Amino acid sequence: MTTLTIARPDDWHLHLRDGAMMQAVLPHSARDFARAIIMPNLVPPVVTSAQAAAYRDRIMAALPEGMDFTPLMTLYLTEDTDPDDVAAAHASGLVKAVKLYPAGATTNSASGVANFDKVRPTLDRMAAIGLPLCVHGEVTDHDVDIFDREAVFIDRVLDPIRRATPGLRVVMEHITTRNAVDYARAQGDTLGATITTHHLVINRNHILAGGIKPHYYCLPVAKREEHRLALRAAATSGEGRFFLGTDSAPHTDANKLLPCGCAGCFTAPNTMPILAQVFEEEDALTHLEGFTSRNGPAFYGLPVNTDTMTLTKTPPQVPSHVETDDGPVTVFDPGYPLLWSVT
Ligand code: OTD
Ligand code: ZN
Ligand code: ZN
Repeated sequence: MTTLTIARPDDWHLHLRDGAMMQAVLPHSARDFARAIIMPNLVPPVVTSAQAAAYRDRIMAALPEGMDFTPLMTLYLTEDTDPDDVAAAHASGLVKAVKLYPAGATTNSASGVANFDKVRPTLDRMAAIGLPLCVHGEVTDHDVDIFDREAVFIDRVLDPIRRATPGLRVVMEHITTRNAVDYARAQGDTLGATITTHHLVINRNHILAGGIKPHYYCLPVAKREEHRLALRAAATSGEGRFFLGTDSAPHTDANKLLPCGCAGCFTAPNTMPILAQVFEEEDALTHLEGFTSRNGPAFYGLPVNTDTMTLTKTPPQVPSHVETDDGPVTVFDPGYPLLWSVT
């Protein structure tokens, strides 16, 4: 196969940031993706419906003329979140999900949830109105090894939350382990799971062997090879519960290349070429459209995009950096030449 036409993709987990960074990175997502679930971890976080409306307006103002892109807004769940505000934001169509960060789990997550009992009224309300909860699934306990934090979260936090609020629709975001794949497969249709581009490509050796590679450091951190292989099998399986959430998370090189550098891989510019290659390698190109364009809308109850994307087997032009007014941002490098272009 040398060309492939699919329904236009969506990105079910994206960091667009704000200001100069957003201005520079937004066109890279809007070129390939019709819609994206927009992460609310700004400083300060997007907690209220008024903040989400203002952020959506800033995104639309930054969108270059002629580009077609719809931001799907989220609210950052805190222990002070007002269930009525969440319900109103959902009813008006503004907000498509609520985001749960365990306090301290990743970039700008200090306002996240420490006491899960405090958010129970909001979760119950969300279950009643069918508003999904997107979950960063890692415990933050210092005594839990960072490579075990996702698996421990599933047992200690995720499963108890789902049992306490039956019917709550949950997205396990950016899953990184066989444990998460197995858990997702054992659940019914109230559970979906997103998989990033980079976790299909790198394992922990890419970060740590032969010198430390800050551009491969993200959260949840990439795990052993057996986990990467489980993720590739899940993503390319055609199962509807797995869909693309790039977690494209731009930071300037100055903020990545520090003694305590930021977490995040910036994959918006080359996600589709990388995915086409991964699916071809797994002999699963026929399942690419499900993963990027059909399974996500089905979970969120939204229509599949009517316009299409064509991928052609010809090496793509991918910049190594994107320039921003805050400084350059390095594009994720899969470490091998790419073969597919978006045409
Ligand atoms: N992971 N970086 C960021 C968020 C994600 O946990 C995530 O979703 C970020 O920079 O906002 C990262 O590595
Ligand atoms: Zn996360
Ligand atoms: Zn993220």
